[in-house]
Amino acid sequence: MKVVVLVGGVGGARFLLGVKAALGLPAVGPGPADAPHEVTAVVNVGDDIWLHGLRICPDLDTCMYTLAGGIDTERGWGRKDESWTVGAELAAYGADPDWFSLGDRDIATHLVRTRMLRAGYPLSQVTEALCHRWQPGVRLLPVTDDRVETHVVIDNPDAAIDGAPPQVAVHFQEWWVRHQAKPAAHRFASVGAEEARVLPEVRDALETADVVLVAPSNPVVSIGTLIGVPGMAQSLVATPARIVGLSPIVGGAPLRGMADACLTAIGVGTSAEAVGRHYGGRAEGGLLDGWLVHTGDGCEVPGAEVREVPLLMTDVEATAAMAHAAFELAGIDGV
Ligand code: FO1
Repeated sequence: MKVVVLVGGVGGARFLLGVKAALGLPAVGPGPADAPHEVTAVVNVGDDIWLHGLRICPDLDTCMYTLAGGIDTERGWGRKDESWTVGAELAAYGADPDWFSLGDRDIATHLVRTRMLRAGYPLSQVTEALCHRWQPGVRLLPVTDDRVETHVVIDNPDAAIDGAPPQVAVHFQEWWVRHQAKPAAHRFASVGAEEARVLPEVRDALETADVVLVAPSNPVVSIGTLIGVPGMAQSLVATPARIVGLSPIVGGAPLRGMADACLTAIGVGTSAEAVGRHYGGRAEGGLLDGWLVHTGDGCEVPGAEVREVPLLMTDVEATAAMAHAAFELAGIDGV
C-alpha cells in the first residue's frame, strides 16, 4: 500500500511514527527492504529560514530526526544529547539573532545542507542525501524545491519609536519563537509561493497513492502553507486516493503549539468542527473525504464523513491506533 501523509513539524513527525507502526513497520528506523507498504511524507517548508548563513529546515529535520531516533523528545525539535557551544560563541560576538537556538550537532546538518544547496542541488536531493545517513524509513519530500517562507503581519513591537510603521511583517520563526505568537497576527503571507511549483515527485506520489492522510499538524502555517504551493491543490483534487484528516484540535484546544493564534488570524474557530469545515468536505469541493475528531468532538462537515476516536498521541501505540482508524475511514481494511 502506498500511503502519502501531509505533515508539518513536531505533531506531524510523531504521527508518522504511528503510521509506520500501524503498517507493521518499525516506528523508528528503516523497515525491511521488501516491506509491502511505502510511506511518503510531504513536508511543509514555510518555516524554513536562513540564519548565520545556514539554511534551517525545521519541519524536514524534525521528521528526519524523530523517525530515526535522533530527536530530543522533550523539546520535540533538535538533536538529543545536544551541546550548545557554537550558539554561546555566536552570542558572545553579539551575532543576531539571539532568540533562535542552534545546537552543535544540529549545526552539522545545516552545514551539509547549506553546502549542497550552494553547490546547486535542489532541497529534495539534499534531503535525500541527509536521509541516507538517518534512514527514517519514510520518503521525506519537501512540498517544493522552491523557497516559500511564511511571514506574519503583526503590530510593530517598536511602534513607539518615532516614524515606525504601526505594523510589520516578520518571518514566522520570529513571531513564533521570539515573540511566542503573542502579538496578534493580522495575516500570513507565503513569500515566494507565486513563483513556486509543487515537487514533481509529490505530484507523482499523489497520483499513485492508495490513501492520503492529513496529519494533526497546524492547519494554517503547516498544512495551509503546503496546500497553497501552486499545483498542490490540483494534485489533491486529482488523487484517486481517499483523503482523511485528523483534527489537531481536541476539546477546543490545540494538541500542541499555538495553532489557536494562527486560526484566529484567519478567522477560523479553535474547534475540530471549524478546522474540518475550513478544510472542507471533498464532495463539496473541499479537501477531505473523512475527518477524524477526538471522542466527544463529534460534528458535521458537509461533504466528508466524520468519525470520533481518541486522538491523543500519548505513545506510539495510541498514535498507531489513530492511523488505523484513519485507514478504516478511508475504506482500507485489514492493514
Ligand atoms: N523552537 C523554539 O521554540 N526555540 C528555538 O530556539 C528553536 C530552534 C530550532 C532549531 C532548529 C529546529 O529544527 C527547530 C527549532 N525550533 C525552535 C522549533 C521550530 O521553531 C518550530 O517549532 C517549528 O518551526 C514549528 O513547527
